[in-house]
Amino acid sequence: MRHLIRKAGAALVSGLLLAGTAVVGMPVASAADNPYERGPDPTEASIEARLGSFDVAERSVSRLAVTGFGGGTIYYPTSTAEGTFGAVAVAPGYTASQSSMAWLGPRLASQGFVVFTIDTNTTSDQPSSRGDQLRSALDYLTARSVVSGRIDADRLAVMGHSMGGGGALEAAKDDSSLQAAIPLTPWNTDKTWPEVSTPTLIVGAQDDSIASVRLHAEPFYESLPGSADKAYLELRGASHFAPSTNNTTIAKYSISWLKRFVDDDLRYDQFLCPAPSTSTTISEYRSTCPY
Ligand code: 9J3
Ligand code: ZN
Repeated sequence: MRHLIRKAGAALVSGLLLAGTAVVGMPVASAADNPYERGPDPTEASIEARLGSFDVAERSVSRLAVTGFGGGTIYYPTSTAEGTFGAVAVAPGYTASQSSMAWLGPRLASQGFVVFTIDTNTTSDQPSSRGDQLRSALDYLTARSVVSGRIDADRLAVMGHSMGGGGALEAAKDDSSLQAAIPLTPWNTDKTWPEVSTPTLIVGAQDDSIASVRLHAEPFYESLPGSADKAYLELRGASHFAPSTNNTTIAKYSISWLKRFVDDDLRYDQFLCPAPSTSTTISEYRSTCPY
């Protein structure tokens, strides 16, 4: 529900911008208009870069120190000059560990997010359990972790690969206060997600033979409410395991999605709407633009 209110807010900001251009000396949009904007104005190059503008530190969290998930690694911007950051928990797939998602840690954190790549209780946990574990990880991160004071606990997101992506959908279904969800080549036996109101970017892999887009990513996307802010990005020629290694297409749209919906940062709208064209890396893209 909250993002519907935000949509009205975005329209208001656009209106103010238009009004602003009519007055000589009136400032254009700046960080002052949005308390959650972090980092410099983005460009195509900045969201495709291996690292963003923030220096990143990491802290490992032992599974023995937590309950409800299997520990993990926290990647966070070292600067506190701009205030707190939004945060995202990231779950791996079946049989995999946090290491399979490790590339997202520095890549997202350096853009201005606290990122928590987690291990699951067991590597065979099913998606509904992975969803609960993502939520437990965010609870730990915001309430008890060493970086809790650096995080805005109202601005949280979930990501995951395969069963972890199915888990990201489960987490959003169970917690409508989540600001963004990004399931990566998601796998789930539940094919329909009308209960999800969180802005959701589903990433499918065109040649996925484990979680085929026809049986997983595409019906998941189509079953999200039409009223929701949502997008479907299909990676051309990619396999189920594309999200397990550094991938610029996944990164640039994940960064844009998190910035747009966790930070309310309208500077990133330009990368999401109008929908990107098909290309050498994108075989299909669907969306509910404009957001
Ligand atoms: O997390 C995944 O990679 C799920 C794909 C899978 O192997 O499910 C079948 C049990
Ligand atoms: Zn369902």
